[in-house]
Amino acid sequence: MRGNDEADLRAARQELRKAERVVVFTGAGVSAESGVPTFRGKDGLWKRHRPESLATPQAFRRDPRLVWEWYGWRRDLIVGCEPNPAHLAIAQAQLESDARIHVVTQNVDGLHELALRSVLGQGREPPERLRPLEIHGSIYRSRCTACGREIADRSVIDASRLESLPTCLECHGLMRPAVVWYGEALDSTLLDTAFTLAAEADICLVVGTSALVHPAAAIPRATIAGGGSLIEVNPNPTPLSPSAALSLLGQAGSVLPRILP
Ligand code: BV8
Ligand code: ZN
Repeated sequence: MRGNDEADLRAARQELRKAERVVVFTGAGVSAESGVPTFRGKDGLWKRHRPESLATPQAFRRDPRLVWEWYGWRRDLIVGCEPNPAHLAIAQAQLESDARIHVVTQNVDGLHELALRSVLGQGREPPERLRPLEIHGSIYRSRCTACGREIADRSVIDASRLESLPTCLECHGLMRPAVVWYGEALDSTLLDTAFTLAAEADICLVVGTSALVHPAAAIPRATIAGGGSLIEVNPNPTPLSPSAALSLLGQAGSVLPRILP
């Protein structure tokens, strides 16, 4: 079924209600309406910067100042963004369904976690089992290139000089963003968990991803291989669309509150 009419939305809502286990797999599009630029859209991040020049270990070795300048700019931008109705609908559904819904995200913006906290309220910690699997890491974590120590890090980055870049409190080594760059392996435990959850899921709800980046893009396909089905939410078709039982052509912020919880 294609398109985004009322019948499709109703079908999606029914399927999601019926499903025993759901994985919500998200990409940059779920955060677009929060003001976080996507990667490959018309105003995409890669438009202003080539990925090869910024999101690779080689680029960081060659010019750590430039790479930190980009991540510092992104962190400053993202820290001012709020979860949008799509993040909130997912968080609400997770809390109401008590762990039958898991989130696997390619995003490093922390907005799924923020949505959980906002729905829980009173500064309560989200239970571990509901927290999103951030398979590409987090822009709010940094790792030492010398000793590997990883810390939560929301600091404002001064990338004006090499000497002002963040260094490790333990060994004074240069810190780097704790995100997965191109050519780097993803955390194998996180990736295995994501594939297992997807393989066991009755439905993988795929929201806001161009499904071009691997191995992440293979995760929704594990649901199909496991006998489950895909529901896709994206204003544009993607390589996953032909395999989707339902492809809802729309913005996450307007579609998700109509199909969840
Ligand atoms: C690796 C973190 C090997 C950093 C990112 C096959 C198998 C394995 C690897 C490869 C392979 N083929 C190619 C590769 C190499 C490469 C790759 O996939 N390249 C692609 C570009 C072809 N993969 C890798 O390098 C990976 N590592 O393979 O290592 C290895 C193995 C063992 C040992 C050593 C090495 C690592 C990839 C991770 C790269 N890091 N990010 C950072 O964020 O700075 S990827 C980056 O792209 C982001 O994480 C982003 O999330 C991700 C995917 O992009 P999307 O999220 O989909 O965003 P995009 O802009 O593309 O699309 C947005 C979508 O939203 C669009 O469809 C749009 O229509 C839609 N949309 C817009 N508005 C809305 C909306 N939808 C809903 N509502 C809206 N309002
Ligand atoms: Zn160190």
